[in-house]
Amino acid sequence: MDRTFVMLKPGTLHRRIVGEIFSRFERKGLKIIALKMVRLDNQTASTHYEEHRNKDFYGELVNHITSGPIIAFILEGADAVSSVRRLIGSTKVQEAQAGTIRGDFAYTTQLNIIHASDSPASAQREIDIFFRPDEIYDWEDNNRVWF
Ligand code: 3AN
Repeated sequence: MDRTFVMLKPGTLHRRIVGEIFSRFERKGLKIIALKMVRLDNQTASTHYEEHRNKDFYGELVNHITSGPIIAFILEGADAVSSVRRLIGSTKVQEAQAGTIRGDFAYTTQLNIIHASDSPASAQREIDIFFRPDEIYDWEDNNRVWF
């Protein structure tokens, strides 16, 4: 089983679509093994987005991500990184397919609703930024047989 890191950006709370987004991951069969609401400080936000430090949208991105609480969580499942990336859709919202989270809910690329790790190495790096080992639950999954 693989793990991936997911973050619902501040707009999802404003729009009351947190439950809708969680239900998409749950009905796919992904397993939630860690979950928290947190307001990021500038330091954590810049560590998380350090690969974008030189991009022109970086300042706006950090402003947005620190503007209110976010929901951070870890999903586990077969091929979790690419499975979750398929469910969330393209970074560029104009290219995000209908039926994906960004295709259905995101209107601008800057505020594209959700973040999910783009590789197993990024997933591990991002999990380590947001969660301590004792905040991750390896709970026994009796339903696995149904997915
Ligand atoms: P993803 O979130 O799909 O992994 P990244 O890592 O390329 O995409 O971008 C991180 C975040 O930066 C995006 N979620 C989006 O908020 C913002 N972003 C990316 N590309 C652009 C862009 N061309 N214009 C404005 N904001 C962008």
